[in-house]
Amino acid sequence: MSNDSSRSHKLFAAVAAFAVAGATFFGGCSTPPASTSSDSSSTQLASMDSPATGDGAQSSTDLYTIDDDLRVRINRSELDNLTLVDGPVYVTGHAVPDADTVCSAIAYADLLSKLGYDARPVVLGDINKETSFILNEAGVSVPEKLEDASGANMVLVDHGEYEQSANGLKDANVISVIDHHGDGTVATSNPIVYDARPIGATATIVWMRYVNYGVKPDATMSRLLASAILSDTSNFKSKSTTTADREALRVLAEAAGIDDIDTLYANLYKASISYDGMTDEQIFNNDLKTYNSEGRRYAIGVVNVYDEEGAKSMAERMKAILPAQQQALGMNYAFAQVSIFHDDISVTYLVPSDDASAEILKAAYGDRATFDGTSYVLNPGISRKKNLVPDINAVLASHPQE
Ligand SMILES: [Mn+2]
Repeated sequence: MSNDSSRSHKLFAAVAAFAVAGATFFGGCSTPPASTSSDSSSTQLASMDSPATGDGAQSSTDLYTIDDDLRVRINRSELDNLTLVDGPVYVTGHAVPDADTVCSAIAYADLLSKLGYDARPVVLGDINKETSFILNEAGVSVPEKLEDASGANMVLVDHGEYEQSANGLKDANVISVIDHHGDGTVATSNPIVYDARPIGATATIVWMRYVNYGVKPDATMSRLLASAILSDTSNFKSKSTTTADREALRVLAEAAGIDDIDTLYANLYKASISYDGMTDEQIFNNDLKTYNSEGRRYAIGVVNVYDEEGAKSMAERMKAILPAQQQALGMNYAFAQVSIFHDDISVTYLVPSDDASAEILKAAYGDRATFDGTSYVLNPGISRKKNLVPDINAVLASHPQE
């Protein structure tokens, strides 16, 4: 174990001293309580530059500058008092698994495994398309589903609420909660590692814990964690993004060989709105709502696409199936709302099923939409609920049925 630690000390000396300063009492060299003399800051900087030097005796001014080997041993010692019951340690995220929840669970289980635990990641529900894409890219299989946590050792990541967690959790042995939300409802009388920080992604906290424990995540775990940070911080556009998230992503992306973060983020988003494996009819019905106004019935199917090229081709596909869909649904009118909505882009392509449906769009949007031969194109785009439905209803109200 100590050989292990000194190896990882060398691997991690550079990132650890910088990235985890302040993350834990023992991780930081930033504000030692003993720093009262005027030259103390230069003394500390010298110590940080060469943490392993010295003869073992520390002067009173650098009592709180400790070398990384000792830092790792001190951090790991918190695990000594965890009480385990028989069986593996299951690491789970919340019940509607997103990228942060699943990747954090997999990586934290990996970290615990490297520390000698029989730790296994699990999920509580079906993973979403974005997460599926990330696991595919990383070559990692979907964790098994945990049906009941009763009697099991449990680590919760990305949540701390019974309502969001596993069945039977109240009868489980919860040994850790790693989270970036509020302090939740999960309570235990056992000693527990409770690590909650107001940081952009749980994956960042998981990374900090690798660093604190002196374990280097491999390329696969680095890719999972980097993708989760991108997803949960919306590529750093989220207000909750911190320096920790940025540094974690920088280090993890390099370790994973990710050289274009923006492209990866675009691919995550594309995956999240992908209709792979679905027929055009299924795509139209995927987010379909029907309405009844002025005695007439209509249907609007919302379809998300990534760019104009995708919008044009999707509009053509929808146009081809709309008449039959309108008839099958027993509607007077039918529309496909093909939307591009991400970053600063917002465009909506409205596709009518037939001439009567087209007349309605023309009456509602003729003055501000461009008709491209298939779609009425609105830029900026519109919302089905806030704009399209009220606007269609207004047209129907002003053109009573003859
Ligand atoms: Mn999260």
